[in-house]
Amino acid sequence: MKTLDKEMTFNVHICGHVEKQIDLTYSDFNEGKLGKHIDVPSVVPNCSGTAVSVISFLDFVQPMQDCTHVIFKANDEFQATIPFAELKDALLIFKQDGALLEKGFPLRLFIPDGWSECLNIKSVTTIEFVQNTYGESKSTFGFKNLIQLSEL
Ligand SMILES: Nc1nc2c(c(=O)[nH]1)N[C@H]1C(S)=C(S)[C@@H](COP(=O)(O)O)O[C@H]1N2
Ligand SMILES: [Mo]
Repeated sequence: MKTLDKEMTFNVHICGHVEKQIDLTYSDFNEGKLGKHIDVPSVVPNCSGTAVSVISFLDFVQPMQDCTHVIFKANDEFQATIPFAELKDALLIFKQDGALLEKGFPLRLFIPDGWSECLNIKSVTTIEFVQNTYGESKSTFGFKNLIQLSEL
């Protein structure tokens, strides 16, 4: 796919308990709207890419008061449910070598020093803000196994 065509398919849906329920485009990330650019190797040697911090992303989308966890959902149905406390150093990588991601397009969550590598969700297409009702405090991840009635 040509770069511009691929860029047109960049879409990250923001939903749930959050003020700004919107679809974010590549330029939203690239033009600084979601916070300043962080050169990933300057934070984590041996890792590459350009990111915005989850903290600055949260500043922009404004989760509601009652919200406790963020669900990062990928286009292959892999997902992670993560409490805010685990996201304080997290990054959203949107660019590598000055171009769209080859692996993990459109967006990759990266948690430096996270308790599991598996939390580094590739190909994030939806970020949902939720109030956790199970009293769970630690993050969980895996392939989505709950089938909603509406999806049958
Ligand atoms: N979308 C998606 N993201 C994912 C996964 C996956 O299956 N799908 N696997 C996770 C797991 S279990 C690991 S260990 C890392 C592997 O990252 P890598 O492919 O860059 O080595 O990606 C994580 N992110
Ligand atoms: Mo993993």
